[in-house]
Amino acid sequence: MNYPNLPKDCTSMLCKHLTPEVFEILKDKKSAHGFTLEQIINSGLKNIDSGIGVYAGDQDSYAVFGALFDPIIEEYHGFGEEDAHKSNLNTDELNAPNPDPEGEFILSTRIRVGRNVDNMPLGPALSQAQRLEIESNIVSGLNTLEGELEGEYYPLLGMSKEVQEALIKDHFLFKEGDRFLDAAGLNREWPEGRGIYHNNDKTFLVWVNEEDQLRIISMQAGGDIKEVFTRLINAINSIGTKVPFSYSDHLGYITSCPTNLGTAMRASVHITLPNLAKDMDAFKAITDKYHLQIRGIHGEHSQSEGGVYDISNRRRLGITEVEAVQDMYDGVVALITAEKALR
Ligand code: ADP
Ligand code: CIR
Repeated sequence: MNYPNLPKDCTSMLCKHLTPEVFEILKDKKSAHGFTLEQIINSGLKNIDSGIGVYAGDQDSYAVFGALFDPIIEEYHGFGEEDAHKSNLNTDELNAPNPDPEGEFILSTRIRVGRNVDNMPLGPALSQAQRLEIESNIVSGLNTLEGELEGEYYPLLGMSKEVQEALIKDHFLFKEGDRFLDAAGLNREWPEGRGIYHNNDKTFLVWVNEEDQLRIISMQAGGDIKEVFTRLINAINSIGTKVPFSYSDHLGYITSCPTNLGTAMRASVHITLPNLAKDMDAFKAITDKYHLQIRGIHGEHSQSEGGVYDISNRRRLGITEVEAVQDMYDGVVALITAEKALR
């Protein structure tokens, strides 16, 4: 492979950090599971509008291709090569009384973490047989969950289009055909090996073999962030006794996209802010101050509808789970205060 032709107007972290020097160092390297630079950068090259543009094929990719991943991780998370990740799953330490007890602003709250199975390649480098083995092991573990976490697994293979589309529209299921994941190799042999587990109320859900091998999700209507967090932590602890998660002292939980490393946690609210939406500079000043990301109503790469936004923590690595949710909570309190002032 020769140094790629990166368009001048490309703003992704790939285009910024894949200098000719870095390319020369990495171009012939291979990770433990045989992942190459060409595979790591394919998503960002095929999708020049990417924000990041790279995916790892295994935990070792982060070490072997550190000359590219390290500056991206540093820029996204503010986390340096000498830093160590830290975890805190103690729900008592989260200070988050419902910021909207009247239910005027927050439609729903969702917190998810990504997890991958230890000693396996990540999704972009999985073989078909490995993907099926992972699905089978995860589902066996999920089927032992009890109480509020008890539920059923619904494989994507054989699911009717109507059921699939309703689950996507209602924000429970991942979408199909994402072009960023496609070019990363994450949609190979679709839909086999993928599926969703959920409890009866759909307040606890697990995505299997999407961008990560597990996405563990807790969600419900309204703004009781602590209740959502507590359910999630119970689920993570229970699943962790059945499925060994891939973890490194430096990078925390290992995920295929470097933005998700560390806690691998995205805590979000769907929130209606019609007045702030008319002044995006003021809106963004608050979200920047509290390290928040603004997404649209159908998740990443979607648009807002009717003044409703998906607001979540942006940082995930080098901060604890409690701090990640606290980032989101403190920012949401500030957004609601600003919205009220504009009424
Ligand atoms: P992820 O959160 O796993 O990174 P997405 O941004 O694609 O991925 O979001 C996945 C789904 O979760 C989307 O349908 C999105 O609308 C939904 N979602 C995210 N946050 C909330 C929330 N607070 N309430 C309801 N649905 C949500
Ligand atoms: C991009 O670079 O825009 C996509 N590859 C998504 C990056 C961050 N999102 C993610 O991990 N879900």
